[in-house]
Amino acid sequence: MDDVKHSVYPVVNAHNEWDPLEEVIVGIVDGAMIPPWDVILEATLHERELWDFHRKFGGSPWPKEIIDAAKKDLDEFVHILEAEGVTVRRPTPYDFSKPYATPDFETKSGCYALMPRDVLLAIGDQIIEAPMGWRSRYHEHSAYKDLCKEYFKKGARWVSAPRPQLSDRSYVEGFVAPQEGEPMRTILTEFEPLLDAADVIKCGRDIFVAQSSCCNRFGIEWLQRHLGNDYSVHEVEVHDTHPMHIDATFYPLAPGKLLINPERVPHVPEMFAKSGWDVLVCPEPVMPESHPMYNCSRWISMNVLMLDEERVIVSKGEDTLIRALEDWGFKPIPCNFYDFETIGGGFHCASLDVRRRGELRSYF
Ligand code: DAV
Repeated sequence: MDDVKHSVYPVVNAHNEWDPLEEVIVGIVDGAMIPPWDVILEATLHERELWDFHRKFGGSPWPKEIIDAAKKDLDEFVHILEAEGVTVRRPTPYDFSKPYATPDFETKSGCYALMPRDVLLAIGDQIIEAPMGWRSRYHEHSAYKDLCKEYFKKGARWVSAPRPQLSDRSYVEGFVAPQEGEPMRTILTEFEPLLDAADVIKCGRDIFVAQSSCCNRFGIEWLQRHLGNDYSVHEVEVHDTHPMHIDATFYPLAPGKLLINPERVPHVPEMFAKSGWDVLVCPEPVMPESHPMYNCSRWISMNVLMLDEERVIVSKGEDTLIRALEDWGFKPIPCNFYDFETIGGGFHCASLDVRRRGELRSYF
């Protein structure tokens, strides 16, 4: 379980998406709730039927058969990670079923500890608790406190971004998501810094972030100033009518290899071409349209996890992507994950790489 003493690196050491992976947090299905309805869901869920689903069932536990199927996928993911020599850590089960309120808002329940990627940003030797924009995720950090305390005691820096208030002032009143082809807009105002950790993707000294329904400019600016002069935070232009997170959109997989979602990235920042990076265009997902997806799109196929510059965990069934990854010089490791994707995320979402073997450097 605990092989920190065998590593020559700090207990938290996370500079990019591809240095050899030593330790990772993987989410758990225990106590997972269907996200309760809130105005922010209109900005993230593409289909109206899903709004009705969350209006009706949000704040209740996921049905047992859905959870059992998701857990089976997650167990396979953990098994593969361990078989590949990675130490896997898990959050502490937490009661997300309780309603809660602050002076600024109330919510029928919390969500889950399924997606550590959204909640914590591991960067360099620090763990940052993200200032998340969903009211129902306000206490999600609690499931990770035991791990954070342990990493702190072993030398990591641990900080919480300014806790948001999430009153009505944080959301555009009467927000209507843009139609395809309309200019981008998101539901967040600039009232306070907001950012999910999964809106950020690391590439050494250069960090890429996109505005979304849970990330505003204020959040991006907070991150840049907090990280200081060792890092440059670049905002990526994304076209998505219901944007949430960067990791099914824009993903530097290895030095010189940037994977992009062809529907969402109109321009790759010039710095990539100037430094000779290849832009790898993610092929159309092959997941059947009929497969139930309650919280994310089929482009979750892009949400792979790198074990090093070559080994990549990818959803079994995504054969077109698997072949493309092979052609691009990677070694794909397929893992069943469609049933986990049903409840809202891929391998990158479900994990948080805490320690990789490598140093901070520039790739540009
Ligand atoms: O479009 O599927 C995925 C978000 C992953 N963190 C999408 C968004």
